[in-house]
Amino acid sequence: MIWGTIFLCLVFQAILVFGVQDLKNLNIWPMPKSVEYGDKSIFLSKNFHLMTNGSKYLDKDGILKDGFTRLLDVLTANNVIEYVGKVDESVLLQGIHVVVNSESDELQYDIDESYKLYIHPEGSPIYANIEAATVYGALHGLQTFSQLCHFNLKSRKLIVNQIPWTITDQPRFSYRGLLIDTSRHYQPLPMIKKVIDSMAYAKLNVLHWHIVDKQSFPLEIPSYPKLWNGAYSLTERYTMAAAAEIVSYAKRRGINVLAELDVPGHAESWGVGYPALWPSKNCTEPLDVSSDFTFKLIDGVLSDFSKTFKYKFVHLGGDEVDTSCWSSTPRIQKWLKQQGLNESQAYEYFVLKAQKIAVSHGFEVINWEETFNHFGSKLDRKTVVHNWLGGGVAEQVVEAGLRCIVSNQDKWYLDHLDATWDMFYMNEPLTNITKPEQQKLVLGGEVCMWGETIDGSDIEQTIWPRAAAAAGT
Ligand code: CP6
Repeated sequence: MIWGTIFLCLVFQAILVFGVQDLKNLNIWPMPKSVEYGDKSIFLSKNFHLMTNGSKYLDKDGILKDGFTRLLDVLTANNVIEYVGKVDESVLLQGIHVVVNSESDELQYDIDESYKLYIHPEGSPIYANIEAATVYGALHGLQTFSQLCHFNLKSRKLIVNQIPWTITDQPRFSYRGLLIDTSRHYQPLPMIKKVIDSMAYAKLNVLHWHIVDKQSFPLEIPSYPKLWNGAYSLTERYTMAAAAEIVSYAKRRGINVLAELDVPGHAESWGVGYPALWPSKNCTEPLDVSSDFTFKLIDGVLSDFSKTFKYKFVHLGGDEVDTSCWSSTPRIQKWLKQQGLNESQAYEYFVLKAQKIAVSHGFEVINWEETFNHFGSKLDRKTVVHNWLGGGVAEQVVEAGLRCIVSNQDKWYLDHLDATWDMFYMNEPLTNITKPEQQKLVLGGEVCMWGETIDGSDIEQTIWPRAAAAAGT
């Protein structure tokens, strides 16, 4: 009896000691899939460098090299690695040896982002090692490495503690998104780039760019050059070349850009340049469902999108459509009668027609959940349904065999300032989805930074740190 009690006490003590130690010492976020560590330390060499011997990947565009430069920028932001006097270089960490197995730098949905990072103190010279299938997995490895480095105050040197490290990592979800909204408030290009930079720290991999909405149309569309007449001002606009620059900037950091064209609602600004898109002067939303011009224009926009936005998905919105504008416009009411459609069927007609156009340009389509809630069985079978209402639609979507993305507005809407970081952390995308084949249909999650109440002066501090809490789920 007494031995049993002592044994139990020891077990509890062990759990307490090791458990607390784990929490106290592992400052990696998001936490990798598997982490092992020891209790030794090593200082970084002042010639800390990148080595890529053995990679099939040639880094012709310098994606890895630039990633390494950014790592050095982070490590040395406030501290120099400069040693005075005689230093035994053979016991310092010389650099990172990265081996990438795929030759391709293609970034797309569901590429392999896994990596292995290990720092073992044996041998000389000593390197940290990253092995990854793709260069984008390697970038994640560099990001994790940066979090293992500390500035040792006593020695004034950069140090990695707790070696040997053996970390293997792989994302739980292929889609890890952040929405930005450049219609309600324009965001200058440098600010979008800063947001992309920060996403990479949290290993988020999709920038959902809600480019246009009812308030403004800031993007240049070469096929329909008057569309960006709906911008707030001449300076609050993006050329298509600037959009391509964003796509390229994001790609170099392993981040896909998902462009959204929200139709048929949320589109009032389109009519500034092309008033024919409006049902009437005093009823300007949703887009005119009865006119061929509407779909011809959508075709042109998506054709232009397909040249710049290389992610295989496009987001076609479909949320919050107030169809009363259609039936209260005599011309459109007449058309509805001729076609034998009521308002709700006309909404379905519009969304499905837009889907077909997107598919003809090589896209797979993401739609907000109202489309599924109204006519889920009619949606293109490849549709991804984007949850945002609070009702837990994801379960029904995967039950219907469609894919989904989770953004539950109660928990993952960054514009809700009363949603605290712990609520972000607790939003589990697989809630009530237990069958493995249905779990696979949940592509991932997305936090949403709607733009009504933020601009360039406060977007960063509104996104972070809560978006990181979501990235850690
Ligand atoms: N804009 C667009 C929005 C929202 C949606 N679509 C929105 C609605 C309600 C809340 C937050 C955002 N501002 N185009 C819904 C997906 Cl609470």
